[in-house]
Amino acid sequence: MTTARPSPPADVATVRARPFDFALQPGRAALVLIDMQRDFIEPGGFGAALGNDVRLLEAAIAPARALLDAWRARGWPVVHTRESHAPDLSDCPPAKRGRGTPMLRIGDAGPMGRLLVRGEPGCEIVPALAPLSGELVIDKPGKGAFHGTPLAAELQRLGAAQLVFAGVTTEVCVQTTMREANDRGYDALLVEEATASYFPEFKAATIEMIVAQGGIVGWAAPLDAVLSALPPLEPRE
Ligand code: C5J
Repeated sequence: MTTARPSPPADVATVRARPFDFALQPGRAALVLIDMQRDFIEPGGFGAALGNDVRLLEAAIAPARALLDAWRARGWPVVHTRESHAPDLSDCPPAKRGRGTPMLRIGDAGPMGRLLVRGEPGCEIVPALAPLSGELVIDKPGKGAFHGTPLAAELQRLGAAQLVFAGVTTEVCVQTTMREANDRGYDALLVEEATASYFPEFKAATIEMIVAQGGIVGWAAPLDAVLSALPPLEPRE
């Protein structure tokens, strides 16, 4: 037996997504760019100190930029996050800093400054995605962007009802934040080419986990499906 889904209201943009179409609400869907920081994407940062091949994350930059351009052109809400800590590391649990046997730990000095410390060059977002003045930047001490941050209140202030996700890494901070968002009642859509992992198989598995069981965490869609669904730009006066 098939169950008929109610038709979406006329003013939504229908994104062809998995496990089923995503009814994007123009202006009420915030773009959330997770941790597109030099420390994860460039050599000499935190990702590299953990032994990862950081070149694998570069592929997400151009697709994320295409989304950012589309959101900015329409004046829709944009949120950038940075995994980052205070210079005295008071917001970095010892269990996080002490984990594993990296070449350098959070707070240690590397070629781009102290790893994952606010104000250091490596902590900044890569130039192609640098926040514009007035865009929301959330510094987050954890993997999830809601934990220990004002994100929930800021999304409410922006009138966001849905979240469209891009960023790195898919299975760590992106997935954690999508799960937090899901538990807070947000419909969350992951844009496939705009996210990346040091482990491509983890990215693929994460996407499957998100859309499984009727979208137990949210939706996933290719970049083209999102961009082609967006309403045309209003002509400028
Ligand atoms: C990690 C992140 N992988 N932004 N952070 O430690 O995914």
